[in-house]
Amino acid sequence: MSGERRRGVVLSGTGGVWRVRADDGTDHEVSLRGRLKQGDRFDKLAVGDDVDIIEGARGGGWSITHIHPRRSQLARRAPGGARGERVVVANVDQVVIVFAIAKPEPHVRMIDRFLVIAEGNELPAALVLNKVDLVTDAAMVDALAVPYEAAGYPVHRTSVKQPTGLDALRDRLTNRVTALSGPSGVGKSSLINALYPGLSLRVGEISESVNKGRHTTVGAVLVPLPGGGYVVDTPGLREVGLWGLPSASLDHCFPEFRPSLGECRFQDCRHLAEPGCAVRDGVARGAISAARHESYAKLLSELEAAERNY
Ligand SMILES: Nc1nc2c(ncn2[C@@H]2O[C@H](COP(=O)(O)OP(=O)(O)OP(=O)(O)O)[C@@H](O)[C@H]2O)c(=O)[nH]1
Ligand SMILES: [Mg+2]
Ligand SMILES: [Zn+2]
Repeated sequence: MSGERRRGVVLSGTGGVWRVRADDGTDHEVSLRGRLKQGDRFDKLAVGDDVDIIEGARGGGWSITHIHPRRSQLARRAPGGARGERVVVANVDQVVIVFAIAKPEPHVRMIDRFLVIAEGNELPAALVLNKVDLVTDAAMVDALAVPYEAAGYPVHRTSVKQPTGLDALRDRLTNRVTALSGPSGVGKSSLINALYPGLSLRVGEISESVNKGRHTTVGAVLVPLPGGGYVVDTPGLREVGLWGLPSASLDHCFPEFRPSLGECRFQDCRHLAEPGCAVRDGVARGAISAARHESYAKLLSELEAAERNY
């Protein structure tokens, strides 16, 4: 006779061993059942998956018996539109991108790149502008935030030092699976530790320590949050990258462009130098941020160059 059954979430995985947090809060090291290893289902198990687990007979280990359908995923597509993709995290509810208003200086190109990755995976995204204590002029923060708010992204202005904006950010993370990302030094770990005193985790350092111990490639790691929800450490999003995003769908990854798409004179308009371009009209009218359009142009040439190489 087999033992107990539970339902849970895959927190991490190294090779054949996966760590699952069960509904009752207990953690289990589990393996995949023999029949699940057959065919492509084995490749498809990912961190974030919602699974059924069962305890083996006579004290045998736990194993996964079923993977529930996913509601979303962050996936790394094969380059050049080739078939096949690798799911980095399953069941992500949102992407939260952290930048600092200073130290280090924010790079809008990089912000836009992160947002396009979220859009390419059809995931809602929000932006955190941290370290607002470092600027005395709130207009400086607004200058950075406004184009994103105009595009429809929620923007959190935060400071761990002041502190500012922490309750609203905690609300955003509660009961959701969040891929938290951003450059080094912007304050991701500081924010998590300020939001959840006692959790004392270092987001972004988890994968490394797991790697060192086992010499195995691991992907994302889900970190359970007190109060409900999970954050996924940063390598999850960086690993996804822009790989395989078709250049022709890049314009849809800029939400503020969408009302103009289909309004250009040419159906295959790239929104660069074509006459009668509704997107560039939007830029000229001030409805679309020129900086965001510049990011679009830069990313477009990158994606087109990648496509030429395949
Ligand atoms: N002034 C100020 N400094 C902050 C704030 N948040 C974090 N810092 C400082 O910024 C530095 C980097 O913070 P971390 O939390 O380690 O940054 P991180 O994003 O986790 O960086 P990585 O782990 O390298 O990706 C630390 O010296 C923090 O004390 C803030 O709101 N204001
Ligand atoms: Mg950190
Ligand atoms: Zn156009």
